[in-house]
Amino acid sequence: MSDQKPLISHVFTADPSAHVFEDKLYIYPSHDIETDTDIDNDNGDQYAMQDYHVFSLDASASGPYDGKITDHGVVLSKEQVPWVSKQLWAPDAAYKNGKYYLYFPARDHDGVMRIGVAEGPSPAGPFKADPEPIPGSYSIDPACLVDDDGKSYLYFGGLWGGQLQCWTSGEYDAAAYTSMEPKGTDRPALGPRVALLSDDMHTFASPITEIQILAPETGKPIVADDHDRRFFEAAWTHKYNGKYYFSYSTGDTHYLCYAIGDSPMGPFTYAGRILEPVVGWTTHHSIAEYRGKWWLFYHDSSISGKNHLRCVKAREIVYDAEGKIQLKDPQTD
Ligand code: FUB
Repeated sequence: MSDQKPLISHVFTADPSAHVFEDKLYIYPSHDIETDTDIDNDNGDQYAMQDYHVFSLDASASGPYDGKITDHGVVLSKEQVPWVSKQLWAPDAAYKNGKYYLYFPARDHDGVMRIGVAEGPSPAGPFKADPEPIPGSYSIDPACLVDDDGKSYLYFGGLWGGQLQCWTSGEYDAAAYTSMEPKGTDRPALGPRVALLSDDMHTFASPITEIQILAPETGKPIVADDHDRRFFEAAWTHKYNGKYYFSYSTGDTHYLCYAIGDSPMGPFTYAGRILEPVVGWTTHHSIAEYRGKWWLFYHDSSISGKNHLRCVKAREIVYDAEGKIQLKDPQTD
């Protein structure tokens, strides 16, 4: 079967966070750029992004492949954020109290991955970043859920180059970097993190909590050696039918998986795979409802053949009677 066609191909894009704002579909991706082609390492040095673009779909479109996608240009760049040294990785956006927020990870001037927030009046930006990262933030791949009751949660974390393994004590431990992650069948994998956001969306309003992803057969956290199911990066939470769906990438095994829970803070019980490995090392996604249908937004490296030059795509998903996610066939015409 042919694969899905790219949604965006005039620039390289990845890590698409999709939201419907003001009745339009917006995509907030990473903006991949060329780097030294010799670099392709576990630290992720080849992902050297320097700015963010925002994209929107024509309001008249019935689905992501049905209308024109507009590139709103650069909405935030590295030079505009004093605490950033390099690597503007996977962002997300949120709306609350009449304002839009862009959450983004990057390396600070000490080489530590932190998470920043930028604010703007429109979903298409531009965004103005706070001069410092969110106090207490660390690691990568922020994803924001604004719940129906108005409470907002920031999910984050990523292993290896994402440095989650350096934060097990709550303080940054540079020496822990080389371990990459725990190992063993008798110890839990590292969990993603979540914190409640303050009402102004700029700071954490709760301690950072480690999320538990439980194996259905044991009711206990997925173990470290279970690389087919353990969390690696690319946290995303959406709500369907009153349940919280936490989805993520398994990194070195290249799956997109999900787990279901009754609370935005977890625990979540592993429920299956959404997407099999794509062309390229990374896999990172979002899930959003648009015009009555649900869509998986993801990326692969099919245009370039290079891990760090990716293109955003979408596939429709449906839910079965038990609430399990099923991926529909790709749209190739
Ligand atoms: O795009 C850079 C990094 O690659 C992201 O932060 C990860 O999720 C992976 O997609």
